[in-house]
Amino acid sequence: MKTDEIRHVASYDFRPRRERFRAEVLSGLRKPQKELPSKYLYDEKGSRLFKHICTLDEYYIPHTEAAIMDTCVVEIVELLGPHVLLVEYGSGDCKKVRTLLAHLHDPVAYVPIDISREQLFHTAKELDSDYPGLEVLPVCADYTSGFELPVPKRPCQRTVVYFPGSTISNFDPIPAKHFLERIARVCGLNGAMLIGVDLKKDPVVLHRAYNDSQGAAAAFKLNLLERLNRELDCDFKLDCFEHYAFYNPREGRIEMHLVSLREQIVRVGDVTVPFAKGESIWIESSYKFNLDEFEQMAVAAGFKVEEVWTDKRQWFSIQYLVTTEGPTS
Ligand code: AVI
Repeated sequence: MKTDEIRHVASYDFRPRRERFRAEVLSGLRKPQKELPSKYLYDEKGSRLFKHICTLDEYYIPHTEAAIMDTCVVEIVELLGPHVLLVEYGSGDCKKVRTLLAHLHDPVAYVPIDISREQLFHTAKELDSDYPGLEVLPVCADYTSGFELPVPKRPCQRTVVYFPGSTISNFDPIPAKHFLERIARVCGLNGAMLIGVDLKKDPVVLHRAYNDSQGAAAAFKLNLLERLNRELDCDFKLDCFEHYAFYNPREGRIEMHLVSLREQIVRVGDVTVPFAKGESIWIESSYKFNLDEFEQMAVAAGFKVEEVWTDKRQWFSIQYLVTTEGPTS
């Protein structure tokens, strides 16, 4: 019965289609500073590579966040309360949510949202059998665009959006604020958000995290070119590009690029894109916040920061936000 339900909700599939993928890629490669949307890093292999990054000591985010969660989860679920509809944006392998699910008081349903379809439905099935009383309603979508939330069978006390891992770091400031505004509307009156937010720290630590000794971060980025070759009929030569990530203190962000090692022309379907030697494609940014900076953005988006938990080194924070004005449309 429950497996049928999972199969049924597979119809909540709002994945971006190939035409849109192609249009976004071409528009990025035509800009003076070439760029590619980082959401396309997460195909099946990309998701696997990112999972590997998350196991590295140098990449401090997952283990620091998990340690905070382990220490504070009892306090957190008290604040969230019983019978919540838990919605996770960018659920990945649904590993992080397990600590919450194990402690939440009778959640009415869990809605994992992810762009990576295979992983989403596979892990949703696992959760379904591991938490027999829980309604699991997976949604395959690019959560930066519009999509419908499924309606759970039981009524909920409140909607809580879970957004761990500091994925908010990968949005530029204005889109980040708009994204939080949209989440505030999804949460509605009496809604809440539990969000992981990475904090400013020694640039040497940041440099190591985004230039790991195994080359995992580089492989993760180069996989995007491999994906473009396969899915959009491109001819990127992977050994003609090199990963380059650095901290920009003025902007408070890590910038991740792929640099062309020589002058070259790359085919994107029936279009050609010239590269100068040393020219880069900006693949991703990862913003680091002060607590005050993040609070300002959250407040502007319609949230109040009610509680913040950090590790001893103050490298990372988990923040409990509540909506202040409910849905605005
Ligand atoms: C998903 N996100 C929070 C990661 C980050 O740290 O910005 C993405 C990442 N890219 C390379 N390493 C990690």
